[in-house]
Amino acid sequence: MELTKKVFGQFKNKDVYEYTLTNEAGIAISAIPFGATLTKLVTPDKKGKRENITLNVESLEDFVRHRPFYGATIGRVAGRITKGKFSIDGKEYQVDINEGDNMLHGGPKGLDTKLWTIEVDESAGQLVFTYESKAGENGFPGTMQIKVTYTLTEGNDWVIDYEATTDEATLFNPTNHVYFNLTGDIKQPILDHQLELASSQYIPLAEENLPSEEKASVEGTPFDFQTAKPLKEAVLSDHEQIKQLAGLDHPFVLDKAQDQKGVLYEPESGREVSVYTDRNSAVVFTHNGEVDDYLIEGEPAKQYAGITLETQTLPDAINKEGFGDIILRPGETFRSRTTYHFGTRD
Ligand code: G6D
Repeated sequence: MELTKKVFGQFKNKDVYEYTLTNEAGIAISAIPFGATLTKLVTPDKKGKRENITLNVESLEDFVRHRPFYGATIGRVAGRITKGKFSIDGKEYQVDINEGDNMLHGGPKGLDTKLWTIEVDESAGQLVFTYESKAGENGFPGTMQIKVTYTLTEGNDWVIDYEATTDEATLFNPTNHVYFNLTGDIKQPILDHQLELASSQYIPLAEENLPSEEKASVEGTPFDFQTAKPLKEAVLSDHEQIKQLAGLDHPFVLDKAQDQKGVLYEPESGREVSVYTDRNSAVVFTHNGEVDDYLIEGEPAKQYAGITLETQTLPDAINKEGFGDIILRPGETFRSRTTYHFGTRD
């Protein structure tokens, strides 16, 4: 394992470093403590060519100004909370809304906008980020101690471990918002990537992209990825749920029985990413519009430039029956793990 470090930018007059871990196989993860954000992920293709396979803005100013969520740690609560309202033990809370009347991705000052503390353990291949989120931040109760550990293994895994405690009952449902583009060329759309998901149900979206109450069967719909298929078969379909968003932006319910929850494969490069998680869902978002607020490699981020597999407890779980429990209480320790495994095949 090799570690390098360089200045990525400045935040509040302090240098922010980008740390890169590289394993024997030439897989490299780079990350910055701003937002505990993954800034680059380099893997070899089937011929051994090493390229970045994630969407990333190139400067810290772009992260601060545009908040693209690319590669960032999202929380305290990933996805949308309807009207920013919920109750815990009969007590009602109103958190800070930042998308229409709703809260998205932790609110206006979510975890992706914070400068975390970083500790590096080179021999363990670990970048350890910690952050104290004070009671009242974005309107949430409880002061939280949050730890996110990125581990790069010699077995070609990027492991994300979340750990958190609180001093008052609160909500916690983090994710990482990494977008993959396995071609290694972000100018290519991800439409020919093949996706397989251990998911027999998805959550249709209601108004304002909020999750509905319903767990719908994927059978006979473009949402059926139980057998691998090219993304374009779903993304370009005229299914009403997909057409209105010009792509996928949907929570998939992950089958409990299987350890491996999904595989993303790109035939030309031969690159493959397998996903493992202990959470009950992955939100699949296919970067449905062009974004010209910032540039990637000199160009706007195109429509379908990347795909996320945001592992988490189902979004808006606090307001929906049967979506999962995201309440964290004093005395408990939240622990969760997501692993992305990198390989190639012909
Ligand atoms: C998430 O589901 C949401 C999208 O709607 C949002 O636009 C994106 O993050 C930034 O995947």
